[in-house]
Amino acid sequence: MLEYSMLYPRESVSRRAKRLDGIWKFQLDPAGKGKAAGWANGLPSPDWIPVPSSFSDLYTDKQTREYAGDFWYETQFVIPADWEGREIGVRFGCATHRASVYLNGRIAATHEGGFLPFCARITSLARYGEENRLAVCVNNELSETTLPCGRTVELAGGRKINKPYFDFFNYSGLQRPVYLTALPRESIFDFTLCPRLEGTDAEVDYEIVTTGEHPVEIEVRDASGALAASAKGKRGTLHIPHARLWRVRDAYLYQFTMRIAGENGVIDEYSEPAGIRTVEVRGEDILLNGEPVYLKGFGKHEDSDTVGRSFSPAVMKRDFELMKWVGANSFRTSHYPYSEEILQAADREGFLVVDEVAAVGMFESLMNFMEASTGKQTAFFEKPTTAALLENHLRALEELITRDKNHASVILWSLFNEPETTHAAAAPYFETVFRRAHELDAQKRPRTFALIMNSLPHTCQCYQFSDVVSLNRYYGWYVLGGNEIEEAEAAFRKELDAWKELGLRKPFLFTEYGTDTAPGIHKLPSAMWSEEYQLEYLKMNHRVFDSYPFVRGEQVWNFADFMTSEGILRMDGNKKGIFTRQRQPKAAAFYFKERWESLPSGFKGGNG
Ligand code: GCB
Repeated sequence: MLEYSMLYPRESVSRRAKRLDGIWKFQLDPAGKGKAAGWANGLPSPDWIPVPSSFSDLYTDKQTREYAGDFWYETQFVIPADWEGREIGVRFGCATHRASVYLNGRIAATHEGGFLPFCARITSLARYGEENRLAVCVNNELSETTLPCGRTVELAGGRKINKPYFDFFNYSGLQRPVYLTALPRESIFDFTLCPRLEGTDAEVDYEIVTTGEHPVEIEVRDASGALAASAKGKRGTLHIPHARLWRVRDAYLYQFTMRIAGENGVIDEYSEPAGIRTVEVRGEDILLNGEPVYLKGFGKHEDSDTVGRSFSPAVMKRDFELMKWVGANSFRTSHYPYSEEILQAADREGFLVVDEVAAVGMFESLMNFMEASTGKQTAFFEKPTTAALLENHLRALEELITRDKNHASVILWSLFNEPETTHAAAAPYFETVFRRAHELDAQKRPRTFALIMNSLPHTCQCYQFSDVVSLNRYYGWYVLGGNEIEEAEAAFRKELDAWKELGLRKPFLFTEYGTDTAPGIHKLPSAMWSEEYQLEYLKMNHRVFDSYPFVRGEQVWNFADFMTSEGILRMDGNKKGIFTRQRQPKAAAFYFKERWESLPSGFKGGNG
């Protein structure tokens, strides 16, 4: 079990959660001397910065934008005097990629991994009724033992630069909201919901973990506030007669409220909205509430102009509006766990989420998008560093599943993106990660990973672990592009025929396919990079998908154009968006709208 609670910071009769977001102090520490020099007691010559934000695109000089190393944040706040006696914490939505947190000059917490929340427990370090100084040393270096993978190299002049093994800009910093929290000494630490359907009723098995021994009760209210079920005890089953289910694009949420009851009233109370649905894979079907669904949607990024990877409620809202407009029903959180607020929105909107851990770059390459199709092998899981990587991977998985297990929207765990799978040594690594996901998830959701182009039926040593086989394929772009598109289609069909031959009886999902497309470039006849070629390519891909019944979903790469490292294959980032980075449609968006809105409801047995 994790040493801090992953519950979302919500206020209640017994809980306080105060946003610390705003303008903080900020200072780069290229020499990495801040810890020894006592910067935790006050930054020597700070700039100012908004929190949350990604620092890179705020600055005009290249060295800051591309900075790799330690960098510091500082802020001050008063902890109310009447909070004394409670458990006080500073809860970070994320710190990319690792952080050391100090309160009043003393270390309070460290955390590894840049896309999941953690809480620095500061009860004994806090000064009550007075100002407190919070300092955070964040580090954004990449390595082959931490997630995501890459390298950090030192140039001759001593400057460090990052070399990501992945195709998105290495935005970093305090990119999500930060809360000051106060909980009662005895509190609700975690809870797990596991719904089953019995005819029109729902049975929801639950388990509540608290930090004490007082009795616990739980109640469920429907959207009108009426009591739908209640139970006593730390574990049990809630019986909800005539339950209104959570459905695709027709979400319904109940409010689950847990209480620890004391001799003198409520000790702690925590409430969370949650949907009731089941998910399972049976044969080639992905079943939601027992009915097949076909996934229509996107691989996305948390990425937009100026704010980089920082959580922006406005960008989130726009993205959901566009996804609804285009007729999508799903997205993958490529290539890292997204902000919790985005999953809460998916719950409200009825979107299906493929929830991905930040296990990307497990293929040693600065251009995996190019090299994947060359048959290059990198024996990534046979290195002296593999054991350390696995440990971090398992820890990130535990944090992800603990954080996201109660979201109805989350229907599939994605445990890797495009890892090396062609060496036998990959299999034990995969087996451990896949097994752990099942152990951690009470709902036993199906598991998958996105297969890179050289992970083929006859070369991949790991597809057998997947409950859903997810393919990232670029026939007609990285392979046989442009005037060779007919050859691309033939090669694509040949690969799918080979998968069919294996007779896996599992659903297949396309988690990536797409073309870089410069918005506004029109060509008759089409040429690569034009809006016309994007359409031609998509139509070819869909023709292929539609002729294989085991293909149960299409998530095009990407929802929107996004920023990457600079290089000869990227012009102001990756341009595979169906929307621009400013969230306006390319021609392909209108084509998708037509296709997705007109796919018959019973498509391949699906009704999504
Ligand atoms: C991939 C990667 C993704 C890249 C994409 C591309 O296979 O999973 O991160 O952005 O290809 O556009 O090359």
